[in-house]
Amino acid sequence: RRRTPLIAGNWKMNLDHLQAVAFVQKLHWTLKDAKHEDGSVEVAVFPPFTDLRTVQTLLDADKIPFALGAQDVSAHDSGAYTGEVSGAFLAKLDARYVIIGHSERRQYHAETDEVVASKVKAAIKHGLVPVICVGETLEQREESGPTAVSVGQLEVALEGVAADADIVVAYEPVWAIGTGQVASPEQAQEVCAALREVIAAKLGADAAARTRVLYGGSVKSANIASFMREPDVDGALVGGASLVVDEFAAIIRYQK
Ligand code: G2H
Repeated sequence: RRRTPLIAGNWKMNLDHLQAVAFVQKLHWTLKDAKHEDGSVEVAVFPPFTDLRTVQTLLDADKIPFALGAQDVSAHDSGAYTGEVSGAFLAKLDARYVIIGHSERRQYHAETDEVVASKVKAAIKHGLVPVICVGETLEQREESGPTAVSVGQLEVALEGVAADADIVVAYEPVWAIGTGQVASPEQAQEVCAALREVIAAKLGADAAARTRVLYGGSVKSANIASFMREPDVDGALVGGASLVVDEFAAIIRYQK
């Protein structure tokens, strides 16, 4: 396949900076000689802000080939925004990715599609790759079908984004997050394909062919291969299972 699969571990609000060191070291040793070493799979970890510096130092010192990402970014560059973290600061810590518009931020922090769009622009401006999360609730799926909500969210998020921008899109059906109720591979494929069409319409065919579209929501070692067999699923955004070394290692080592 043309797109390098991305396996991304969203730690959410778990692991302090000391636990993060132990976790990353253990994961690295568990994965020794796994296929991410030869670049056939890209692995990224998304720790809390307070762990970023420590994890970045460890990845650098031990030459651990994981990419680093943050779980959110401010829409602003600097200034009187108490509690916010600038993309400029994240870029200085060698963060490559930033999750934007995760359903937990949309739900608990009232992030609208417009806020998500401005954060996407801020991330790109600072050289970060936004991992743009979209997805519908069960109610929305029943009301407007499987693709409409995600398509609408992505259309707003990509407003004003340049055709050559480096982005990742993650389809995370809200009803499958942390619930153990996983979407079927066919359901994931259907929405991921629709999202790729949005990328084509907004950013062009090249961007659509190049951009990775991930599935997220109760991904485990037991179901990763079934998602990766789908032509428009280019990886996974993993929450709960990314916090268990052997589980996450097995997800990274999936065989189709
Ligand atoms: C969805 C996912 C990771 P989990 O939020 O972003 O979490 O794998 O625990 O469902």
